[in-house]
Amino acid sequence: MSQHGMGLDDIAIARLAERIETAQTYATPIRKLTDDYPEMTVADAYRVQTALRRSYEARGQRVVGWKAGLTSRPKMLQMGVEQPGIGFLTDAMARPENTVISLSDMIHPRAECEIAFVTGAELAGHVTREQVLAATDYIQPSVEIIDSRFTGFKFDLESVLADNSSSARFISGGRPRRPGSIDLRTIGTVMELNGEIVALGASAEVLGHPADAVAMLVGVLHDMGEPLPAGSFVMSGAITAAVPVKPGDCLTARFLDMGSISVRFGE
Ligand code: 0L1
Ligand code: MG
Repeated sequence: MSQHGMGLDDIAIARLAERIETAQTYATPIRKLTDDYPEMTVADAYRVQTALRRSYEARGQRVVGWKAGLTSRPKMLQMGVEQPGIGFLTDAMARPENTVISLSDMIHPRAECEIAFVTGAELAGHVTREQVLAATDYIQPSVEIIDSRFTGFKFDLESVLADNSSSARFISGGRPRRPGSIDLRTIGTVMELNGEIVALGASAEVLGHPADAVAMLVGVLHDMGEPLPAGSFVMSGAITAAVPVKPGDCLTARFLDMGSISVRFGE
């Protein structure tokens, strides 16, 4: 229920966070949240995401970083959503490269190639690309495995933001680089699934420059009253459309001048 002009009330936010957490924990698809709460706003969606984050923290998970989502034209076109968003990453979502990643606890996983930033200083407020680069210790290749909790991977912006922007698993690897040592707009990526090239692109797809996606993320955090702490691992968003993966698949994500990440998927 809505409090006049104030967004959803706290009980509705808590109920929705619980609904998302159950769907994430048991890999059970649900219908989009706006079917039941059509008045839900983007601000409400981030309140649900924050309640979800607090619940995972209360269960002992540690927030290790953040991800920007829906930051490239191929991703926006694929999902029919026109605005980027953010999600949090916990230690429980991290997986090592060159291992078998279980998919049995996901609904309809998809893989994405992303440039990750590791920060050495706090970022807060409405920051510029240059401030992001100055606060960045190094960048490195990453692969995100997303998994929407909504039936048929069909959602709207409010629902997907509440669902932590479809965050599920992430892998970092390859060759770390200092941000000044590489042109961040022209990093070519090639995603191979079982030896076949399934997606390719260049990093300028990510809002023109991946550091701009990090600046966007810091701005959203600021609007929620939070800084991006030093030592954060931040994924800047998929360069290509996301690729569905299934048990038995072998994925290699190649990043120009930054090495590659390989993983296999299992039940
Ligand atoms: O990481 C992403 O770009 C995903 C954001 C949410 C949209 C989706 O599930 O594709
Ligand atoms: Mg992503």
